[in-house]
Amino acid sequence: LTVPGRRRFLNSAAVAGLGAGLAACNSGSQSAAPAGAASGAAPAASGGSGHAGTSSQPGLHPKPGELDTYYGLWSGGHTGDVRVLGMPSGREILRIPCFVPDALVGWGITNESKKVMGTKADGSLRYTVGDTHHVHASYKDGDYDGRYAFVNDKINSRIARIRLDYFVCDKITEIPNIQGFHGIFPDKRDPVDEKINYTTRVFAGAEFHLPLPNDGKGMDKPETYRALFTCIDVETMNVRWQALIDGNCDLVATSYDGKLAASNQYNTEGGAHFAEMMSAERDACVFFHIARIEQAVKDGKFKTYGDSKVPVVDCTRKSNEDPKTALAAYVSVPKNPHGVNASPDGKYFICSGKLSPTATVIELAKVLDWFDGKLDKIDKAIVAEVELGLGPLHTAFDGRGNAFTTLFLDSQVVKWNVDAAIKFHGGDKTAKYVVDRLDVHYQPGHLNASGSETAKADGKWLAVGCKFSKDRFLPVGPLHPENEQIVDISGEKMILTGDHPVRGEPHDFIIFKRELLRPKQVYSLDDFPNAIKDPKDGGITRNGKKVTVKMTTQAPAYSLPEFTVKKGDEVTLIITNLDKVEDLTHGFAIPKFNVNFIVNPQETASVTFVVDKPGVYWCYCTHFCHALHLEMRSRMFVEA
Ligand code: RUQ
Repeated sequence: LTVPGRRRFLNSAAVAGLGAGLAACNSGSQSAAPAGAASGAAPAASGGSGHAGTSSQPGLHPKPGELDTYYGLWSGGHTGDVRVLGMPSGREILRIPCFVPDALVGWGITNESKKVMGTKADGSLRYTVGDTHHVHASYKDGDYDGRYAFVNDKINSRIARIRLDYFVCDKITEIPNIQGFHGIFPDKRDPVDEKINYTTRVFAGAEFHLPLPNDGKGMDKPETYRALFTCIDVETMNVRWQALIDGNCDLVATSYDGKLAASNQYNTEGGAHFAEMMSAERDACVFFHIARIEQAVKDGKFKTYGDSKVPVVDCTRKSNEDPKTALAAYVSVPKNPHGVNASPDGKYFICSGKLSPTATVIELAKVLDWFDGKLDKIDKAIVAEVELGLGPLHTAFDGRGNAFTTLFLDSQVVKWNVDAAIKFHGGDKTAKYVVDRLDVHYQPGHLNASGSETAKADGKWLAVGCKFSKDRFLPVGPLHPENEQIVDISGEKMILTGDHPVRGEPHDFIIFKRELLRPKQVYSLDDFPNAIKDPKDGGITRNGKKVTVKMTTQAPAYSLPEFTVKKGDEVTLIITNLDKVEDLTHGFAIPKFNVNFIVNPQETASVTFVVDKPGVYWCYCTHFCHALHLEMRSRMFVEA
């Protein structure tokens, strides 16, 4: 059900915020019968088609003891983590800390996690804030293979890799020469070697252009700032190469044949202020010819900037006018596009207009034709540019030829048929491409459907990340949760089946069948070189002021009931959890020294800290483990 008054308020507030840059949606926009929506420059409260209702699909509300049928991997926004949701219930199962310290697992406290996060010379964390937006997973044969997920940190231009067997972040790379690392997407197969049918690279787009190198010179000349597109190796997590471009990069998509990657560009103007950024009527989607770029790197046709050794190839417009040798091509897209998504049939990339009410459908075979010299103008790769409604952002797919696009300003999801849109654009004005519209609550950003970004899109469930929740939940003061809505897309009409409050600010997510993962719930002692395999191997060793304390845990006891150190010592504490039982995690906390971390079954973790205050310190288990959990303690004696 919708609240017309509130919708009107939200729409006009959002439109006013965008000012004059908003292109009006003209009468060409199709409405879905019966209720039309989203026409006219001043969007009226739409009747929409708010089919809130009951889904006939099983699994939406699992009964106690039942499991969800899909995993969802959600980015966490400012909390710098990745969240794991069960879908379609929307229940949050886990948070995987990446870029920001986390008190539950001791992320940023243990030596192992600090090594992944990166430290300064004094051993403290290099960064303590993050901003994750986009989570994507590694592919094999066009579907997820359960090896890795990747997530970006927009603030500090970092990319994290997550092992999907243990659901932990095991590697973080800081990308040189860029700021505002936003879009991210793994490749789906190798651009050259046919046999490699899985992910070996991840691509990263940079939104904010910079002086190159960014060393304090040329700061007052924004017209000379540049943005780069980056390729990272999945196994080493080293940066393989970067590409200098005109304009900026926003979101990223890759083709199913491995040959192309692309990024939508909302600031081809290279503006430093928003009025300049939205001055041009058309921006672009820049396509990269991966095999040619890698050949150029091999041939030594690159530069480097500042201290970075990363090869940077030239993908600017003026150096890439000859299609036969071009490394990149710029397809024109209306006004400040946002989002680029690959259709599961492998044929199209779809860019939304954001400040234009349109979606642009680009045919990939035609882009390759241009690179082969068989298409005279790159813009002829555009096979549809159709109106959808106001503020189109991201697109998901059902695998049956339909696309679902969020309309930020209209607070709707529009379902449209891609083939019909192509026919309509080709001149058949009877082709009805809009299939359905659904009101969502409110102002949706990303949406994604089950398997949408794989060749196995199954058209069952759609999640919509609504940036505003307004009146949908009990009021909790000024900070509102966001509203993740669940939609049944198995039928012709979309059915809104649930609202879920989520802590800000998730941005993007993927949803896939649970069978694609093979998680391990107990570590292997051999995963850790410093594991203490037998309680007898524990104890204290001293080397000057450096003291190593090794102990094991087995519920309800630590192998050292007490240990003694001296004031001024640098203590490294290594703990192996010898419990083998699933779910038997222990914690270890020491008052007054900022020590608190967990050790999962068969895991080893360590912390290093300086003891500067003499006295008795009760170390205790923070993670409920046993009927004698409260008795699970040790004492640290610090001698004066
Ligand atoms: S984009 S603001 Cu995913 Cu729509 Cu980050």
